[in-house]
Amino acid sequence: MIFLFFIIPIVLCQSHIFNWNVSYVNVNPDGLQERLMIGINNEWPLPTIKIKTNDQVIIHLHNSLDTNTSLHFHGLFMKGQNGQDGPEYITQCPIAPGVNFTYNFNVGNQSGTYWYHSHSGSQYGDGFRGLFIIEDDTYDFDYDEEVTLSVGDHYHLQSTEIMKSFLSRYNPTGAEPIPQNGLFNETRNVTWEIKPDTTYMLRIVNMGLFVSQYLYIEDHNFVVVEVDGVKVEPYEVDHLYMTVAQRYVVLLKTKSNMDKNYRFVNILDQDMLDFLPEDLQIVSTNYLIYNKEESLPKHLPYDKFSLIEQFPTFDDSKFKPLNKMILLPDPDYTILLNFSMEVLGDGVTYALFNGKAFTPPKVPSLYTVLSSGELATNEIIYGSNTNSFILQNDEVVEIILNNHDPGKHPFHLHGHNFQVLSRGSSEDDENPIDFDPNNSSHTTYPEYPLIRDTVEVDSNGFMVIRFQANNPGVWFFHCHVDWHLEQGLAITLIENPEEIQKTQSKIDDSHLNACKEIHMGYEGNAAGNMEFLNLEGENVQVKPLPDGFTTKGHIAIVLCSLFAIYGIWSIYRYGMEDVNEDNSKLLIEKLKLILREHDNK
Ligand SMILES: *[C@@H]1O[C@H](CO)[C@@H](O)[C@H](O)[C@H]1NC(C)=O
Ligand SMILES: *[C@@H]1O[C@H](CO)[C@@H](O)[C@H](O)[C@H]1NC(C)=O
Ligand SMILES: *[C@@H]1O[C@H](CO)[C@@H](O)[C@H](O)[C@H]1NC(C)=O
Ligand SMILES: *[C@@H]1O[C@H](CO)[C@@H](O)[C@H](O)[C@H]1NC(C)=O
Ligand SMILES: [Cu+2]
Repeated sequence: MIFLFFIIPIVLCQSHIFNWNVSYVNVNPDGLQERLMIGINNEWPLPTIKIKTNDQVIIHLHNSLDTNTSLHFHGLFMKGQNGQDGPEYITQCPIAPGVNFTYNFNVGNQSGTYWYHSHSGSQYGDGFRGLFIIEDDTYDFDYDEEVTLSVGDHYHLQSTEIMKSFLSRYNPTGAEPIPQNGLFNETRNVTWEIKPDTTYMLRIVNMGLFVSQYLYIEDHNFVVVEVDGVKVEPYEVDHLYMTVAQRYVVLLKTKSNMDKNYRFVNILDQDMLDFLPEDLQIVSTNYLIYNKEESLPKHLPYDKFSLIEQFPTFDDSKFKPLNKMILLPDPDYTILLNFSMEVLGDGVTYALFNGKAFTPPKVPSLYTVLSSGELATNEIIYGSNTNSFILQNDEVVEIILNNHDPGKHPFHLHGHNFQVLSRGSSEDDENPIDFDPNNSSHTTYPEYPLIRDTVEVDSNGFMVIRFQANNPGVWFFHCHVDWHLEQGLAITLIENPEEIQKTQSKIDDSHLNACKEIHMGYEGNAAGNMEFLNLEGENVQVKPLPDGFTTKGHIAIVLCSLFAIYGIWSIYRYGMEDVNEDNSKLLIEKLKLILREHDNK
């Protein structure tokens, strides 16, 4: 009988072993230009991992790239397994070229739609991304077939190339690189043959790097049943709006009438783009095929969509978690973050949280926890530029984020999902709206708040989220627009460090080896010192612009903005080079327009 007790868990949870050689492959995702994308075992698009609750996942990864890599499993709580979470400099050292590394974790009782992606710089924009699905034994709804779908944005240049021009003093407004295309299932012009009178469970992930997308099928509705892995009360919508990294599971009921095919479009949110290149196709047209004999509907440009007025109203707060989790009590700990984009002394625009751009520590913060003994609860040791906050066991944590920037930012928390309590936005770039605890329209919280792991803070607006610190670990909280993450838009939560030391003290051999191979320390404070309170030599952000520079600076910035637009435009053009005739005339017209606008001010 005793024997049986041992055998049961082994029977119930399966191990899935993957051997992944990560290397570049030459492919043509959008049909317009070949480029190197990051493939697994010489294939791109990447495989979907599909497993069940409580399964074990073991990934033996070999880095055949010419650059560092790492892998994050987006949305997984990694309870008791913080070291498998993946972000470099937070829970592990980067994996150098030629190095082997093993991720080994149990998915526990989580289920739903997740994804994996590189957590090294903006590398997942080069294709190192795929779906990660944890299936349930039962669903609370009926469906006939399950289908996956990803959307994303696509650049023709390697992200490291783009990053050089983006983080440059010739781009002092921090204008984000404009993608060349939107992708649908990692390609374009997709035809999806469907059966009539069938209910599809469609798992959708936005694996893009930057731009949010609208998804819409002509004359069809979606019934949303899951949001970022959280089951919700079924809710019917006529379109979806997805920031990068967000997921939805929807039910799609097909018609009985098979005499027509329909457009299935994904549309880049043009509000996020600093300018609109003439030849950028905001709309990607794909097709729901009822009948292969019938013709395909024509591609429609953006302004021809009848539903367009409705699009901006998409509000995810209407999705109520099925488990009816009530609003968490008043917080034990509140983290107030004011965020703005600023030009620092090197002329580059950085993203600052309370004045600090996240700058990676010299020792991954998890390893600082593990090597610091009693000092682990002292915020100082994690560095003065890592925006680190210590959380106590089981406390209710509230994060208030005020966005002093006209951009929209999808924020993601590792190791948790969170309740979304309140949000606001402002059209007026000069007057951002901060969260005001005395304003009842800001503090009327829902009884059953939306729960997700990636949420958008609106232009010049705020958001308030809450979660319980019940998952000891070092967790990154950052904007998922990777251009912004590279600018420093991140904080680190050091959650219950004493418990991490007690229960997660062993660093896997392959993880230790990664540090050795790249000559990084795996002991010491953020500066790599074993004298934990001495931060001499730590990485810090560049110095601010000198005092008195501001007026002159402004003029320079205006002039430079022209360069900026030129810079961003030329990245875009370079990416499109082989495709269209030169339209530099257009650019000159644009520059003139900007100059004129500026003169009028
Ligand atoms: C999609 O269609 C456009 C326009 O016909 C074409 O230029 C492009 O190569 C196609 N892309 C793919 C991946 O089929
Ligand atoms: C790889 O990581 C090491 C250690 O942090 C760093 O010094 C190096 O610059 C990284 N390489 C690239 C290409 O980012
Ligand atoms: C997307 O690609 C996956 C993997 O190849 C495939 O199973 C799925 O059917 C595709 N989805 C659509 C909507 O075409
Ligand atoms: C809210 O009201 C209190 C009491 O009147 C006041 O002390 C506080 O400054 C107010 N807070 C804000 C953000 O206006
Ligand atoms: Cu952002």
